[in-house]
Parts: sequence; C-alpha cells; structure tokens
Amino acid sequence: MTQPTIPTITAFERSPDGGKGLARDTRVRWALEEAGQAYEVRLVSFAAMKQAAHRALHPFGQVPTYEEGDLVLFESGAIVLHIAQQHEVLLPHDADARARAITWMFAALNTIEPPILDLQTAKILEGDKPWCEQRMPLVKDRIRQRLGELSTRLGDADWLDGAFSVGDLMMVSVLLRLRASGLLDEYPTIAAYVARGEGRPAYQRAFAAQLALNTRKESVPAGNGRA
Ligand SMILES: N[C@@H](CCC(=O)N[C@@H](CS)C(=O)NCC(=O)O)C(=O)O
Repeated sequence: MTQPTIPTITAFERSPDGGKGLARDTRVRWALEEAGQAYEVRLVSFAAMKQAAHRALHPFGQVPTYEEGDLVLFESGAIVLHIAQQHEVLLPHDADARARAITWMFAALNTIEPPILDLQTAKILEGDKPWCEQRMPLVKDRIRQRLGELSTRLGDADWLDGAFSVGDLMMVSVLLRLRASGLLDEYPTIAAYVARGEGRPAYQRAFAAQLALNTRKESVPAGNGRA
C-alpha cells in the first residue's frame, strides 16, 4: 500500500516579526491544521531564499512554498486553495457555496491585502521620507474604507458566507496584519471576526508552531526545521 505523501512547506529561518504569525507560512499552517493534514517545515534563511535551489521552487525567491510528491507550489493563496480543495471543512461541497468561498479568498488577497501592504511599505520602507507623514492619512483611509465595507457586509454574521471556509481563513489572516496599527479596533465587528478566527483551535496550533520556531534559543540549520 502506498503511504500518503506528507507535504513540506518552507518558512523563514527566523521570521522578521519574531513570531507574531504574520509571515505567510502561518496561513498555510492554519489551512493544514484545519484539514488535519500532517506536514513538515523546511526553514530557509534570507540568503538561501535567493539562491537557485530555492528559486527552482519559488521564482521570486520567497516563502512559503509547498511540496507534495512531484507537485511544487508557491503563492500562499494557491497553496491554501490547493489544500482546501481536498478538505470540505475549508471548501463546501455545494458548487455555488464553493465558488463564493473562493471569491472571498480572492477578495482577501486582491482587495483587502493591497492597501494593508501599502501601509506596511509606508512604515517600513518610506518612514524616513519627508513626505511620509503627509501620505500616511491617505494610506490609512484607504484601509478604513475597505474595513467599513467589509464590516457592513459581515453585519452580525459569524463568517462571511455561512459556515467558516477558506474565504474566512484568508480574510482573517490578511486582517491580522493590521493589529499593530490599531485600525482593527475602530471596527468592532471586524475585530470580533478576527478574534473568532484566532480562537479556532487550528489557528492556535498553527500560531504556536510558528512561535516555537521563531522564539527558539538554539539555531536550527536550514533544512532541518520540523513542525
Ligand atoms: N504573494 C506572495 C507573497 C510572498 C511573500 O511576500 N513572502 C514573504 C514572507 S511573508 C517573503 O518571502 N519575504 C522575503 C523576500 O521577499 O525576500 C504569497 O502570498 O505567498
């Protein structure tokens, strides 16, 4: 009997966020945990990420990647969708509900994440520019607009479209990047939604796994990290 292939994902050897769970391997771990799928993690340094061996997996020299037998994937959205397609807990069986869950996943990545990433760029890469302070309110207001719209759509529902799905997993993952900005707190409906996502046991396991790696004392040689 053939053994099922245990997928391997890649993650930062040391995440720049020190274990806050904001690196994109966390969303992949979360999906794997929701699916009850065992997995392995190979840790990659910034230098190794840019070398040919890793670029063969990820053309842009980034993490996460996903290897399962001969299949190699990059882009957290594609990886999470691949996992979800095999597990009904993440993607409903009903064709229309499935299409709507995927729509929310795209909305998270294409409509909500870009203005959030813009804020991070503004803070990290443009913080010392003379025009940064002037631009910041515009950057934040673009996020507020989306949060307001999302909050209206969510209303008093627990999740975006009926039961929890991969759409919620991706949306919560993306919104979590806003925590430090305080913007989430301006939208209690959204803050509660994010808290519901974080409260899921699968998220807790994913978060704990990345935290343990990112706060470990000893150095683990790249390639030997396991979770
Ligand atoms: N759109 C990609 C973005 C991947 C990405 O930005 N990865 C970050 C970690 S979360 C990274 O590898 N940064 C290091 C670099 O770009 O050099 C995805 O969703 O997977």
